[in-house]
Amino acid sequence: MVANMVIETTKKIRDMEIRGAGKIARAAVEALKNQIMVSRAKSVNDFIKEVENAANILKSARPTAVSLPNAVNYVLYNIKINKNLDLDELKKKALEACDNFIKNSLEAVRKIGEIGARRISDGDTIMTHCNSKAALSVIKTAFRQGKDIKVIATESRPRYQGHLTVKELSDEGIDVTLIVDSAVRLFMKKVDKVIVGADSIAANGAVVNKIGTSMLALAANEARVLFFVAAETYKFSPQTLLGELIEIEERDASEVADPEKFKGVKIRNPAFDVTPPEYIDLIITEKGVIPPQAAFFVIREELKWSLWNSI
Ligand code: RUB
Repeated sequence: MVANMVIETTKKIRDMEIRGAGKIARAAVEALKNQIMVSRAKSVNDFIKEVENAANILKSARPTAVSLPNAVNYVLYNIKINKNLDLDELKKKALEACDNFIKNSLEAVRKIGEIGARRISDGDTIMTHCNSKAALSVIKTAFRQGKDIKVIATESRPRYQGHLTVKELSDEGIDVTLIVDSAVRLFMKKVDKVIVGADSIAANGAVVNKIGTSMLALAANEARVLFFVAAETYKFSPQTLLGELIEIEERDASEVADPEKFKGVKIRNPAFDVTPPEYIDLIITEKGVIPPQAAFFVIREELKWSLWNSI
């Protein structure tokens, strides 16, 4: 039996009612928690099969954010290593794993804010793209520490997540300016640091984030502006260690323009792009700040459990 909440959450993630790599991960774990609570499985084996099935449905919701498979695999791993327990005890362990993931991932955003804010100076102008809780945690923490900062935020076509960002920052009292995506290079002269989030980070330190991120990185590189990525360690992709590529989601053309009005025209809508490690100065994680070239070590140290398939 698949819990209704699993079906509903999968739909909400796919439709972007729930969006942003961190929120997607927590929502998937909440849904898995519900699956575990409502399970009527009579044996450990049936229980594992049921949770695995729900996990696979959730994982299919969006392909790019590795936070999603990493989060549900963390719960599955904790179930697998405890499969010798009786069913009630196993469920208890599984629920504990869900709660731990959610608690730790929220704490990670706070920690990233604290660690990242040390890199922000009084008087800085910061550019950001899309709407990343991790990146905004750095900006808000620096502001709450009394640093006088200004933010330039891109609108982030086609879904305008930049509107969420400017609202969130101006509600906080931060001086924020909204620009169109194509104005990035023009404004880069006024910028001291760029801070963005990540959906996935490959073992070589390449960062996959909202489409247009690599354009900010190029412009920052040209203008010798520092480029920071704020990301929790569960956004690093263990599969890329084995040469697997991160899939770039392509969403419906109607998000860009009405295909009816442009008959005979191809419309493309990739949702993410890849920023090579050479364009990234630092990745700010909850465990500390690393150069992108150290991504491999994060995967080795923090995501050891992700090899659960081989257990
Ligand atoms: C969101 C996006 C965000 C990352 C990180 O894309 O690209 O920068 O997910 O966000 P979408 P966070 O709107 O398509 O989900 O730091 O909040 O996890």
